[in-house]
Amino acid sequence: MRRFDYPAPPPSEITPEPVYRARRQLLGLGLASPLLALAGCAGAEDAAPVATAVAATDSPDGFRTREAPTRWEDVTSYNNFYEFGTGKADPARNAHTLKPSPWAVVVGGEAELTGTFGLEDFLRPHAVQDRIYRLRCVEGWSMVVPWQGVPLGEVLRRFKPTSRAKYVAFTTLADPVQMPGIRFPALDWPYREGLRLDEAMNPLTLLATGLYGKPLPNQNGAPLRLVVPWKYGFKSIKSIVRIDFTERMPATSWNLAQPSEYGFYSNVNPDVDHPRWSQRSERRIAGEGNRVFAERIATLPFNGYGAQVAAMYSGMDLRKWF
Ligand SMILES: Nc1nc2c(c(=O)[nH]1)N[C@H]1C(S)=C(S)[C@@H](COP(=O)(O)O)O[C@H]1N2
Ligand SMILES: [Mo]
Repeated sequence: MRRFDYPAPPPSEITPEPVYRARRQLLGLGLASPLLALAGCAGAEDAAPVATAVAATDSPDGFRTREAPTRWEDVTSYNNFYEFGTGKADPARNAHTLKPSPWAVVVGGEAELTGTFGLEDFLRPHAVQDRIYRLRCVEGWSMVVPWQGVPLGEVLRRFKPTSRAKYVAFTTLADPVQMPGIRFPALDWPYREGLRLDEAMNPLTLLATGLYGKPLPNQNGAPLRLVVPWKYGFKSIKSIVRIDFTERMPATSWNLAQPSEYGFYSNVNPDVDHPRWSQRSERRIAGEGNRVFAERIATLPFNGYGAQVAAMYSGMDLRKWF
């Protein structure tokens, strides 16, 4: 296994550019000494969360929150996609080398129908749907993103999983020619993630192909990525090339890297702290028209999607199965 390389800086170190600009403006500071501003804001990052009423504004199925979407500029320039570097600005700068077309997806494992499918064939029978989801990163920031995509469950059913299929494993492309970041052992490549079969089949789970009505930008995981809105962002694996139905719980990249910090389930849970920081609150990277770019809000159990997903975990100790 490769060495773990400091994957998730504490929230106080990950203030994005627009946020710190806005803060500096509020503080009446110029832009000349960013270090001073960050140091001065560290306390604010840790401040007690303010109450939030976000869940009440969701549609009953959870498909569309009415919270203000995060600006396109922020959704596409403040990213985690370690195959293109570990900095938040790296994917937008480096991901032009990814070639999202043509693209093939391999389906394998415990299913009646397996094989290699061109992306068009893989998705063709399914109508693209609009979703607006909160996405919360384990690092303590969150966004609201208008996605387009196909419910994963609809796609998976076509491959007729066998009775032995209990989990679904996903794999990202790992091509050193297209992805400069995989020369560095930040994670054990290829990036891998997994869901239990019922989680994969949940109507909220989306195979996204676009955002803001445009094809997925490379830095957001073109041409095909998962969005699992009640789990920490790292479960939402990008640029998928392989899907396997498995009997056993599959290995996942973040769990391999640091098992004490990243569990298989990774449901958003304000009651289970990350070993290095609290998960009680998050910085919401806000939408256009908001005068403040990021506000600190309380993190909700299951990221506010408890009504749709909590029943899947009844009887499970979610402190043990974090
Ligand atoms: N292949 C791959 N998928 C990935 C990641 C990654 O580094 N590589 N980062 C994850 C993390 S930590 C987050 S928070 C989300 C970020 O998605 P976004 O950049 O579209 O907001 O992607 C997830 N999917
Ligand atoms: Mo993340």
